[in-house]
Amino acid sequence: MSNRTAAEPRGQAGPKLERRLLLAGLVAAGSMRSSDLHADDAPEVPPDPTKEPGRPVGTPYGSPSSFATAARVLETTNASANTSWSYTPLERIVGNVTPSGLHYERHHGGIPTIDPDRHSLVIHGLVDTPRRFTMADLKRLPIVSRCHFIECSGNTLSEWRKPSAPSATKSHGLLSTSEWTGVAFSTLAREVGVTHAASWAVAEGSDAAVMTRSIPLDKLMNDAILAYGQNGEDIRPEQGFPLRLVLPGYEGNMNIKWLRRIELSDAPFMTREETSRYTDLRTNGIADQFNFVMSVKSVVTSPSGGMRLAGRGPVEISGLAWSGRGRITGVEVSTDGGASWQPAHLDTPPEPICTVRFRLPWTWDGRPARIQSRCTDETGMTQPTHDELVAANGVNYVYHYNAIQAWQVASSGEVTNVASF
Ligand SMILES: Nc1nc2c(c(=O)[nH]1)N[C@H]1C(S)=C(S)[C@@H](COP(=O)(O)O)O[C@H]1N2
Ligand SMILES: [Mo]
Repeated sequence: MSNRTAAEPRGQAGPKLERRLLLAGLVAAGSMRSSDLHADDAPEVPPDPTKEPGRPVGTPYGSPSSFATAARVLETTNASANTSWSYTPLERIVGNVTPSGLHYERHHGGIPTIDPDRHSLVIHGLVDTPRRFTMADLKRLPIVSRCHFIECSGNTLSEWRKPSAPSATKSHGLLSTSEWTGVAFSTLAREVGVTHAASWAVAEGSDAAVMTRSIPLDKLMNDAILAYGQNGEDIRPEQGFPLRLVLPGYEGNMNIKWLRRIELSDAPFMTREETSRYTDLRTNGIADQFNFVMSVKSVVTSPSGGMRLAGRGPVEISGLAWSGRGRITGVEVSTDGGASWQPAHLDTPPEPICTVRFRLPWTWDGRPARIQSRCTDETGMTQPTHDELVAANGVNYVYHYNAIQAWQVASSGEVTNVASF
């Protein structure tokens, strides 16, 4: 038996937390591998875990195994660390829900520190009774809990001109799925009394970016959640603690984090984020504005770019499919560049506006193969090829790229990003 048991219980959170933050900073600077995150925790492994007691309970909040290496991939090319983003490591996610600590992040003014006891949400404008709700007020109202994905409309924007992203994380990782818990906007609407003149609202965050987006009132009334819960616990600071607007299926940017104000009106507000940003330029020089819905989309996460198949034989093809319009009704997979398609198995019954994991057993014969997935939603929408999407929208469209993703398997087993046509 070793003189140091598996891992000593840790009483003091202080120094360890500091070390983690330091490590996180180093990871951001790109000087460390994600696996180094847990380096200081590397436990001594007993030769036979049944021959000595394990460590006792006593960790107030659990953390992943010291051997777990899934980590968000931080984007370091951006000018300012406060306006950065990080990707969900899609090829490391084994199920459908994204662990909260791996939810992608996109912040325009950094992550604010907010005391929930001093935070409130004001609803005003074209309402009968303007009101300020504290977090305690909100938590006394009826609760809704639903699983939804959130996807940045800039997800996959690297692919308009040519296949560019080296991995599924870099091509599709601005997508995550959580169970969101909170109050339906429609419940608050009854509290304040919506006037007949109201048809739009603006939602505002209390971060340094003071992010604002105009939202059609119908959408808010239909299915918007003012979420304070994520995967069964308080929403994470990165995701908007203590309160975030969840607008199922609408582009990530409209899901205002650190939500502090909703003003009802009879017209959109033409904020910065919906005029100079988050518009899509067509080839005729006219831009699409208020392009809200994230369309039907899928990606094979395994095998995917940057992986190498160990050798010929059985391989499980697996990935995620989603649509901002409703349920996924089917996913097809091709291993011959789109010449033939086979229906994939869905892990779970698809939920509306939520990802679903699909799988297809495959036998690799060692020859070059082109793997792609294509999904359909309950409105009948299906994914275009890259060439079809570019023919429709041009290459300056920036956001809302949802074409079929193709991965090329070389005879060496190496997997790379290639075009779908
Ligand atoms: N207040 C506020 N809300 C915000 C943002 C922000 O910077 N500030 N970023 C938006 C963008 S562009 C996206 S894609 C999503 C990202 O949500 P996440 O960080 O929880 O993944 O939040 C949106 N809501
Ligand atoms: Mo975004």
